[in-house]
Amino acid sequence: MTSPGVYTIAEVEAMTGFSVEVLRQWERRYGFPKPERTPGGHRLYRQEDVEALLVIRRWLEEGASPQAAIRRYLAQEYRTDQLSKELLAALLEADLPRAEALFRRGVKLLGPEGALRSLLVPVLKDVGEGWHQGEVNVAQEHLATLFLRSRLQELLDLAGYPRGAPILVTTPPGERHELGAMLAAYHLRRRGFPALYLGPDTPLSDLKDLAQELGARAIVLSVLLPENIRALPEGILRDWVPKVVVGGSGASPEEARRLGAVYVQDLEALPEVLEGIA
Ligand code: B12
Repeated sequence: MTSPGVYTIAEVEAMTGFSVEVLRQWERRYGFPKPERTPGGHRLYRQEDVEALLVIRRWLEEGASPQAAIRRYLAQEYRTDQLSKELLAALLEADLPRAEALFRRGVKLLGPEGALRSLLVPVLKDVGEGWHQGEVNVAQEHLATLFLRSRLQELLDLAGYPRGAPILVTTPPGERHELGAMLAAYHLRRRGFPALYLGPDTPLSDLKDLAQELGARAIVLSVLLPENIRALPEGILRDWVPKVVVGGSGASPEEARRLGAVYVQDLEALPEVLEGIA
């Protein structure tokens, strides 16, 4: 599944540290990254392009040449695509041993974070879309989601639990989509933050009590359905100690402001925002 182009070349420069000149030169020389074009001819890069460039930057820092890093990335992308297709098929056929083996292969190939980003999330979304279009039935969707949730839980358990005041991660009342919250907790743990995942759908008063009892450093709420934060009264998160951060595809800067919370656009930005507020 590919996402639409949304970022201008200047935004990609700011997000990845690669200059406009380098991005244009690589496109000419290696055909990568290959942005979409607006009717006026301006480049529009996809989220996947930004993520690819961040991986490539890490390889360059480890000593690879641009050409080698790009070649390696493109080969890997092809294999990831194949793996996603095979994993999806194995899950829909309820062949769990095969699904397990494919996911492990993905972790080996891409590392745990890469496997979550490039394998688990896209397969999960494909299953959901299939269900939405009537190609995947509810039983298949449940089995696939449960399998993928367990893999994410396993990686979260293995990520270790750093010491210090915890960061509580959950979803707002009514929100049962929890994989974004688990992913946020995993992302933080890998970066040395003691993120404590509480499970989804936590009543706000209990959340506040627990945060105070534990001396938590921050609270992170993951929102997928916009109605779940729209349903909360204005200012309900204002002046909370610790502060509340909201993010996920159902959150927006306007809603966060209305509630009195801090909005974070994506997982990459989350650690820095937490450093800034807590
Ligand atoms: C799995 C799933 C479920 C499972 C959830 C199981 C679980 N344990 O989580 C179950 C079966 C429970 C479910 C239920 C429902 N679902 Co559902 N579900 C999905 C599915 C297939 C995947 C969602 C998911 O986990 N995505 C993966 C995560 C990782 O992605 P993400 O949350 O967007 O997170 C990313 C970013 O947003 C970001 N992020 C996430 N959190 C945070 C937090 C911070 C701080 C930051 C910075 C970033 C960040 O990081 C991630 C990086 O990629 C989607 C289909 C799809 N295409 O997405 C439908 C989908 C989300 N569901 C949908 C619907 C309608 C429902 C139901 C209302 C169905 C019903 N009629 O009952 C219920 C609602 C339940 C509820 N009250 O919450 C719709 C939502 C439409 C909409 N936008 O309004 C979707 C899109 C399906 C569709 N195409 O219609 N669902």
